[in-house]
Amino acid sequence: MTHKCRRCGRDFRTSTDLQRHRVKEHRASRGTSRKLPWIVGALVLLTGAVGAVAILNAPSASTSAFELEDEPRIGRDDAPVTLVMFEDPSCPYCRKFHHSEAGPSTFQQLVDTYAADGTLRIYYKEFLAAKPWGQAGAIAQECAYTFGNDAFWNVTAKFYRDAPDLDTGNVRAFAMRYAREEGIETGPFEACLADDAALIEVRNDMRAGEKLGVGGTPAYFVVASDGTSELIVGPQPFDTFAQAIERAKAKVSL
Ligand SMILES: [Ca+2]
Repeated sequence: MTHKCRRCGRDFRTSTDLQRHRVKEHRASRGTSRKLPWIVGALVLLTGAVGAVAILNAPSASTSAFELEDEPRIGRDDAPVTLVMFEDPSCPYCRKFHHSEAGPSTFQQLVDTYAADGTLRIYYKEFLAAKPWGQAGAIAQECAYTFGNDAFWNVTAKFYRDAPDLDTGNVRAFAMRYAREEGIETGPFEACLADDAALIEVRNDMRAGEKLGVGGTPAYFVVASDGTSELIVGPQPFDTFAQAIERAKAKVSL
């Protein structure tokens, strides 16, 4: 089995080699013009970990500011609205957004409603801000991603489902179980967990979030195609996201 780079098509013998290639060849080549207004950081500080909705109108930031190349995604490439999620697998409020015992979660509703009809493209980026096992969990998510976009989302859903039972002592065993359930070769997956490349990838995600003013999780940016964005902090209800998405969509049709 070979591991193909989704950006340049090169094949690599191991997932570790692919991770190293991605970090070295693609991450380093990103542009540097990713400044967002200082107001984002101020608003994050003001709203707190589980706060309100902040609206950004100007100056705008295009989606390039979010460093979304080769990141886990759901939805059509040409969707007019983009949702960028900064999350930590160990963050209880992230879990609340993703996991529900009663009916579909907010995340699932967004997928079923807005990604399904072509309105929304969703991206996931790591931002460690919760429990100590979060780092190992995030590394496992990044490693799962090297085996495919679906593997990433399936493993991510399992982390959020099982989060209350996880700790630094058992997170690796859970990750290995998830990998086996996804049909991932355990040898290359273990090698990825042990390699620095996945951790570098997690840190790159965090650095991108910090540049955007993210100071805690979960933080969600609803980005319109004109580059303006709304920041939603905390596991707000579906309607809050729906309203922000409709506002962003309306900007496209003006
Ligand atoms: Ca990432």
